[in-house]
Amino acid sequence: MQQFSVVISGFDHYDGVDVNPSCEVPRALAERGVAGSGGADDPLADVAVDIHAVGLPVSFSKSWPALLEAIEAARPDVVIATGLKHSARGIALERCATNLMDAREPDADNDQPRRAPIDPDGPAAYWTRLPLRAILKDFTKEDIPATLSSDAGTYVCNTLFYNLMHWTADQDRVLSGFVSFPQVTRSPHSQCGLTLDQQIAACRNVVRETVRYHLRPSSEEILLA
Ligand code: PCA
Repeated sequence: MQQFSVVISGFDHYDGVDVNPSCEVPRALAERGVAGSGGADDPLADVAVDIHAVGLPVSFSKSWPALLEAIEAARPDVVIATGLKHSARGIALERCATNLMDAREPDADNDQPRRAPIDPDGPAAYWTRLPLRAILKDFTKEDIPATLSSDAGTYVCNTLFYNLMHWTADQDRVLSGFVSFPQVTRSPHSQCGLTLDQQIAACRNVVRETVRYHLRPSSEEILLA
C-alpha cells in the first residue's frame, strides 16, 4: 500500500471568532482520516493517507517557521494551509500568494507591517500547486459552495501562503497551497458561511483530490489563471 503524508495547517485563534474553522477542520481530519469506500471505484483504495494537523499562531514572523518545523518532521507529499476569511460565502480556493503585507490590525505579536514586501528579493506572486479545477469539479458534484479566489488578502494568511509556495518552488514532489474557510454557521443554507461538517467534508475532498492528482498528474487540472 502506498503511503502519503499530508500536513494541514490552521490558525490557533482569530480575533474574537467563536469557532475558527481553520483550527477545527485539520484536527477533525487528523482524527477521522480521509478514507473513501475502498471499493473498485475509489481512486485512493490502495493508498494510506497520514494526516498531520498543525495549529499556527496568527503571527507574521512565527507562523511560517512553525509550519516549516511541522513539514520537516512529517516530510509531506502534500501541504494544505488553511485560514479563516470573514468575507467568504463558501470555500475560497486560493490561486495565488502575493508578495505583500499590509495589516489593518496588529497580529498576535503586536506587529503591523504596512505596505511592505514579504521577501524584497522574491517574485511578485506564486501560483498554487493544488489542482483547483479538479477540486472545484468535485465540489460541484458534492454541492459544496466554493469559488476560486485570486486574493488571499494582505494579512498573515497570505504571508504564510507566500512563504509556503516559496519553499515549495524548490521541491520536486510536493503539492501545496492555501484554502480559505468561511465563518462557521449552524445552518447549511446560510448566505455567508458553512457548517463545520460541510467545511470538514470540503477539506477532506481537497486532500483526496490532491492525493489523486499527485498519483496521476495532468497539468490541465492545475488552474493557473
Ligand atoms: N485568517 C487571517 C489570519 C488568520 C486567519 O485564520 C487572515 O486572513 O490573514
